[in-house]
Amino acid sequence: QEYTALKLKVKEWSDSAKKILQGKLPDGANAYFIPATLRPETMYGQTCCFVGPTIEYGVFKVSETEYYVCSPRAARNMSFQPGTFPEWGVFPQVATFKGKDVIGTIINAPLSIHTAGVRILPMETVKDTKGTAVVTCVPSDSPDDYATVLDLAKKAEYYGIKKEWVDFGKEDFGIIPIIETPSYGNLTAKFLVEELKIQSPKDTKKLEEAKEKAYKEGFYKGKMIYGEFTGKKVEDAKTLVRNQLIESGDAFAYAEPDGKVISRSG
Ligand code: ZZB
Repeated sequence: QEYTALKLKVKEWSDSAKKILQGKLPDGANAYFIPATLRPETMYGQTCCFVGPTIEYGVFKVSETEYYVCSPRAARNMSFQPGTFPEWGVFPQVATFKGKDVIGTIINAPLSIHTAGVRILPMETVKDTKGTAVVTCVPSDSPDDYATVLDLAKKAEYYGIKKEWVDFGKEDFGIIPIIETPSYGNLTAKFLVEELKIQSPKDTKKLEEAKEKAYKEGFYKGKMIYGEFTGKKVEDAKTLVRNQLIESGDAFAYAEPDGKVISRSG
């Protein structure tokens, strides 16, 4: 899997993260949450970023001024790829926390319409074994994200978050149409969640089906209706947006062996 690893710069840590990080990051250093995505062309529609509340994350030193937040497994993989850590196979971990410790942290999401920043929020279905265990949320085009966002808003108190962190106090949840498709309109995730009657993020079987459908339709038949590449086919826009993000220093390539290959070889 060739992911695009995005750099979401921390603007303000949550209170518990501040306590954990005290004295661990030099003054003036920047920290970045690093979600891995297969759909860089959807980054305009980011409304938050997810971590698994019980998953363990590390803060890893990339240079004197740059620190990355992701799973230790992902940091290790990165250290064996060019372009992140300076020394091959070395990924210095300066702090450790659980996803729940960073809920509410404000980060800057490159290309997102939400230029004032978005929040780190919990997603119970984040897998520790895939990508970086940080997942950027695009509720217009990812059914998992749409279902999670609805659930978070409905049960904000239970999740220990503020409803405005999820919906920006807006009826449309701050979701914008980015991609037009022939069969599902311009909010593919909402369409499929409603059509398949998905009730919660725990409807994993239906969500798997929705994801597959969304991916096929959005990626192969979709057309961009937002951003610099408006009018282009999604297939083409993917590379254009990815290259733009990499050139601006907001992203880097992150490869991972295919899950199927791992299971075949034991
Ligand atoms: C933004 C985005 C926008 C995504 C979209 C998808 C879609 P796959 O095919 O299963 O590899 N993801 C990444 N890492 C994790 C993780 N550790 N746990 C749970 N979800 C994760 O799926 C890759 C996608 O799953 C990634 O691309 C990421 O969400 C999420 F419009 O990033 B994506 C129809 C999908 N649409």
